[in-house]
Amino acid sequence: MVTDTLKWAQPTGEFKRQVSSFRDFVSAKPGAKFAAEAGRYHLYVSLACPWAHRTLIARVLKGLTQIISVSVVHWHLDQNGWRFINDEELAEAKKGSTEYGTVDHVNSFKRLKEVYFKADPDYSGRFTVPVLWDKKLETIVSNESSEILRMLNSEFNELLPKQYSEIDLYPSKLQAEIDELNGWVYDNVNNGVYKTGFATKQEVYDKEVVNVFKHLDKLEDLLKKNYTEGSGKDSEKNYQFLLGNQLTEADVRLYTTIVRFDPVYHQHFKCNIRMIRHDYPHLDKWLRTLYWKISGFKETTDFEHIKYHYTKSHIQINPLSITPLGPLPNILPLE
Ligand SMILES: N[C@@H](CCC(=O)N[C@@H](CS)C(=O)NCC(=O)O)C(=O)O
Repeated sequence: MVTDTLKWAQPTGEFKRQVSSFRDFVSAKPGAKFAAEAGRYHLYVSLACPWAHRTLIARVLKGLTQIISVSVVHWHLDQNGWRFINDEELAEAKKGSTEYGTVDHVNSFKRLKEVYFKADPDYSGRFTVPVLWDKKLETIVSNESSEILRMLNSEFNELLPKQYSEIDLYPSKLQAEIDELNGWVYDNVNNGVYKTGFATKQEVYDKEVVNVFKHLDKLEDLLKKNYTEGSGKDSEKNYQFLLGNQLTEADVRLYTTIVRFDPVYHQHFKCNIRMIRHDYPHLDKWLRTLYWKISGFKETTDFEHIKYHYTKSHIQINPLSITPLGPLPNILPLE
């Protein structure tokens, strides 16, 4: 059965991600159309999606959980796109037995596509998460995760206590380095695993999978250098991030791919030349540090949504929708 995902594939066998269409910005500037206000904005996310996951982490890191609300789609992506949970699932969730998503708290829609059509009845793109929704103007501000991440980082600071407004995931002194890193990490790692997994020709797969591991090797070298330099100078813990001693959006953007790597991309997207836990000690240590030690990472990572979504939605890759149990555990303990 040919599903939507295959329609993304080009005749060349390559996967091409569409460009996001809603590109407005929430702004701290007085009089802005999308002014930063508490309670005005809503995030539609999937817990499975690495792009949406970026925005959920930033929302916690920046202390925005009471300021920006969230609805979570069910992990299953079907021919009609993402959906919210139905009444039966809601009853189950209330009993505490399953949490496969939420209802749409703002618009009471059944499907994410209705959110897009409310914003633009002529919308003809894909119905992707994340979506940043403006409850006041009843429209979509943005469906581009990298830009939502930036908005959450800088535009709500006036509304936040100092401990959160001071957190800067895109500090001016590191912007050039962050941009440089993001550039190649996006293309070769974040999107690289998709280009590998959705390749529909052997030679395309062969090229992409090798490329992913070449860039994981590069990241491993970068972190190894940081850890070594850190331990040489003051204390090792000060140099545990991609750009040294400060957590930045580059870490957030890489985390959402690496935390999915062993549990899903390794087998489902056939990125199986090496594993993070066995073959990349520095990358694995960095991953475990973020997950176990830094608030915002573990609580936004849901391995059930992640594993079920990929293995039960991409039926062209896994026609029987059987979700592999391993690797166990999904992520290794800190020590
Ligand atoms: N450029 C977007 C990409 C988002 C994206 O591709 N999301 C996927 C989930 S991982 C999606 O919602 N796909 C649904 C579909 O294509 O039908 C971003 O970074 O925000």
